[in-house]
Amino acid sequence: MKTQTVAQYTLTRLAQLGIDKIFGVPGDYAFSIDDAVEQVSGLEWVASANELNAAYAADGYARIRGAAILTTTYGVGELSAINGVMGSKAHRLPIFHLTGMPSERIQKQGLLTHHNLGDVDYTRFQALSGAAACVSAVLTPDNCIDELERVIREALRQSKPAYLVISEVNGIQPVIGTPVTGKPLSEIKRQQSVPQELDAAVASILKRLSSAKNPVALVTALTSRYGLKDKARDFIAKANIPTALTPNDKGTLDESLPQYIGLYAGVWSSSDSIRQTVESADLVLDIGGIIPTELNTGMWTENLDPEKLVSINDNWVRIGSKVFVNTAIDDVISAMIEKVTPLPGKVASSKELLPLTGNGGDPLSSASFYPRLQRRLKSGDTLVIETGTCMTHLNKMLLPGGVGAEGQGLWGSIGWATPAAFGVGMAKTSGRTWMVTGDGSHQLTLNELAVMGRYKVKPVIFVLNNGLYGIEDVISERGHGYDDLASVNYHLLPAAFGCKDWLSVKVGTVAELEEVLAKIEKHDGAAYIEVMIPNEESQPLPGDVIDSGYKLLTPPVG
Ligand SMILES: Cc1ncc(C[n+]2csc(CCOP(=O)(O)OP(=O)(O)O)c2C)c(N)n1
Ligand SMILES: [Mg+2]
Repeated sequence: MKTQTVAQYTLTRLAQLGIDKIFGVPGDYAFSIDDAVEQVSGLEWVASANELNAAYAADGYARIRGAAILTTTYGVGELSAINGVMGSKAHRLPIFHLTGMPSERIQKQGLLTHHNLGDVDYTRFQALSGAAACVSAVLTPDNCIDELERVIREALRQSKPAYLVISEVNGIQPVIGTPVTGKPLSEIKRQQSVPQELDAAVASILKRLSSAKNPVALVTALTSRYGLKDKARDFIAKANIPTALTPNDKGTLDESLPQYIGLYAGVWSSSDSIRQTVESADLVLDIGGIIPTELNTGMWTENLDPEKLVSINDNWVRIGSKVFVNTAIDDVISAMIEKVTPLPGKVASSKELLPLTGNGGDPLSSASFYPRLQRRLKSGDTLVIETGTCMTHLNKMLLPGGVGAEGQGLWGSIGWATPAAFGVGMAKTSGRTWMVTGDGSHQLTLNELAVMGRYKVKPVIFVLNNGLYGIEDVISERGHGYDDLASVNYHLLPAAFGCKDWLSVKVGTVAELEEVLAKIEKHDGAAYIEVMIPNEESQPLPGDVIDSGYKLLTPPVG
C-alpha cells in the first residue's frame, strides 16, 4: 500500500473513531487537509457557510456521535472558529480542530505572508487556538503517528477539543513509521481507575445510599459526553431513585422514566414540589458533577448542603469532605449498577403536558406555542434549544419518552443552535431534528440554512419572531434601542437559500400553527416556521431582582 501523507494519515486515523464527516471552510494553507478529505474513504467534506458555523455544526455532530472533526485555515479561519470550539470545551466535546499553516520553508526563510500581522511570528495563532483545546500538536512526518495517538488519547480522556496544526508542506509529505489502526469510539476505554480508589469510592457511595432515607439523584450531561447516557439511565432505573435534571443537563435522561421527577434549578425549578423533594433529600447523588452557574441554579438559589452531596465527577468522587481520585466515571457507574440495592416503592412524580391554551384565530403567544410543540415530539427525535427566552420555556417543558435535547446553556453563545441543528441532523441516522430559536440568535448564523438545503438534512425549525433580543429586555430595563432587531421575512429565507421542497410558512394565530404542525407530521422533508410572538411578553424583571442577580450593589456595612 502507498504510504499516506501526514494529512491523509491524520484523517484516516480520526475517521477510525467512527467520524464520517468533516466540517470546515477551505483555505490555501490547509489545502493538504482539504485535498486529503477527497482521498480518504469514509469521510465526507461538509462545507459550512463560515468557520464559526462549522465549529457549531461540529459541536452538534459530536453531541450525537461522540466526537467530530473541524477544519479551518491559518489565522483568519481558526480565529473565527474559536468561540465555537471554546463552547465545545465548556460542554465537554472532543472536537478535533485541524488547521493548515504556511510551510516551514516560508517560516525559516523569514518570508512575510497574508493572514499575518506583517511580521514573521508564525506561532501566534497556535497559542490562541490551543487555548480552546485541551491538547495540541504541530504534526510533522516524523512525529505524526506518535503525536496523534497522544492527542486522541488525551482529547477522549478529558472529553474536550484538540488542536492539530499541519503546515502546507508537511501535509503532503509521507508519514514516517508504522501506522496505527484505531478502534471506534464506543470500544475505547477513555479513562482508567486505580482499583483501590475505585473500590473505596463505590463502597462509600453505596454505604451512604443504603443509610439514606429519602435520597434523590441528579444526572448531568457529562454522562452523555462519555457515552454513558444509557448506563446512567440503567442505574437510575435499577436503584429506583427520584431523579431530576438541571437546565444545562436537559436531554440527558429519558423523561418518561418513572424515576424522573422534573427540572431542578432552585427557584426556577419546574415546580415547588420538585424543589422541595431535592432540597429536603438527605442525600443528593450528583452523577456527572453539576455546574452551579447562576442560570443553572435560579441565580444561585440552589440549596444543596455540601454534606449531603455525593458527586461523581469524570475521574474523581466527592463525598462531603472526602475526595477519591482516579475513579473513572464509567467504572463507578458500572459498579454501582451491579451492587446497588434498589429503593422500595414507586417514585411519586406528576408528569403533565403543558395545558393547551388559546384557539382558532387567537394571536400566538408562548403560552399557546410550547404546548403544541410538546405534543408533536416523538421518540427518537432530538430538540435543539437556542439560548434566549425559548430556553427558559423549553428546559421546563417535559419531553415525551425517547426525545433527546441539546442546548448550550453553559457557554450560551447565541447563534449556536442553527448550525448545531445542522450538525445534529448530519449525525442522526433516525428520528427528526427539531430546533427552536429566537429571531435575534438566528440572525447570527442563518446562512447555514443554505448548507442544510445543500446537504439535504430535514430539520423542523421554529424561528420565534418578536423583533427583539427579548431576553435582554427581560434582564435590563425595557425599551433600549439596542435590543431592537432589523426586521427580516424569515419564512422567505429557505427559498432564497436554495432549500428545495422545504415547507416554509409564517404563522400568527393558533389555527395557523395547528395547521402547519399537522402538515409537518405527514411531510417527509424539512420545515421552517416563522412564529410571531408578541414583544410585550418580554417585560423587565423588577429592578431589585436584576441588581441582586448581577451583584451590582455595594453590600451594606456590617
Ligand atoms: C454571541 C453572543 N452575543 C450576545 C449574547 C447576549 N445575548 C444573550 S440572549 C440574547 C438575545 C437573544 O434574542 P433572541 O434570539 O431574539 O431571543 P428572544 O429572547 O427574543 O426570544 C443576547 C443578545 C450572547 N449570549 N451570545
Ligand atoms: Mg427575539
